[in-house]
Amino acid sequence: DYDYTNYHNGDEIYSFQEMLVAENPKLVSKIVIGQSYEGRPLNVLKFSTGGTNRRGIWINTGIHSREWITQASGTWFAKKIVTDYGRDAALTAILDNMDIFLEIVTNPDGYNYSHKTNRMWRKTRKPNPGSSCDGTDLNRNWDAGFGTAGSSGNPCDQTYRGPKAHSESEVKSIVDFVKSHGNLKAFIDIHSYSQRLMYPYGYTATPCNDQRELHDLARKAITDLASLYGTSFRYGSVMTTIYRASGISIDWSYNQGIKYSYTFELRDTGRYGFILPANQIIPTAKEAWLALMAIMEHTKDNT
Ligand code: 0X9
Ligand code: ZN
Repeated sequence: DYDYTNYHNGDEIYSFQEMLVAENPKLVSKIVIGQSYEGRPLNVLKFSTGGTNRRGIWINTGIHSREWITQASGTWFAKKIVTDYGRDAALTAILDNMDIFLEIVTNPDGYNYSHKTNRMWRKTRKPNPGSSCDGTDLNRNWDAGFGTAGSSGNPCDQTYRGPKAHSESEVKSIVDFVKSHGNLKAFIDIHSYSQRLMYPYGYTATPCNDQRELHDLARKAITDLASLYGTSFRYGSVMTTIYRASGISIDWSYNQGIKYSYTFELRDTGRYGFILPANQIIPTAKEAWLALMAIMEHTKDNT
């Protein structure tokens, strides 16, 4: 049985995904949306109770490989969905009307490298021609203010944006999937750390058109989150809440028309940072789930 109280490497998470599909074939299937630079599959779990191209909710974890609490939480979310369907009324109503897509290991090459070689690896592992530094920041590579302030053109920097928008297969595969699906209503990109829940934009200070609604929903989501253990999250637009960041996933998804575009920074606020002790996996995932449920329910009722 899978141990949710410990961190797992990429192969173990891939096995977890196969097991979950095998044990819940009517509810869960696996979609391979592409492959990483080093050839690993980009797996997406699809939770669906039927219908054709129902409204969808996209959730990804692990764009930044060192943020291990996010892949661990993603695994817990997957199990939570199959456990709660048919038992929890709110989750059941969501899945009776919408599909959920969950990519847990969104940067598999970086994740492998963070286990084997450098625990603090953030970017991909693709070499950069003409530089001795490897990797692109997958959260600066999207076609939304790409190349403007809030990212770096230096391949040696942690926020290197890559040579052009969507140059990284890990990003392009999601872009192609989202466009071909055409009916996604929420897009949630999960990071760590600093305990924040944010909406667009990161590349501009101009408020997005839905700022008021996204702000109110964020407040509701973090209030629900805090109800469990009292963990406090800040909220607001990326630019005003954390810092200017260009080429980020949720700015792209929002500009595609996916109104409920949110990004989380999970625990903690810096005591352990990216190296969050494993005994915080379940509490971190549990509290975040309450915020996810608030966003998913609102999406179901308002799209
Ligand atoms: O710099 C980032 O990419 C994000 N912080 S992190 O420590 N996870 O790297 C902040 C950028 C915008 N926020 C999110 N998309 N979470
Ligand atoms: Zn991150």
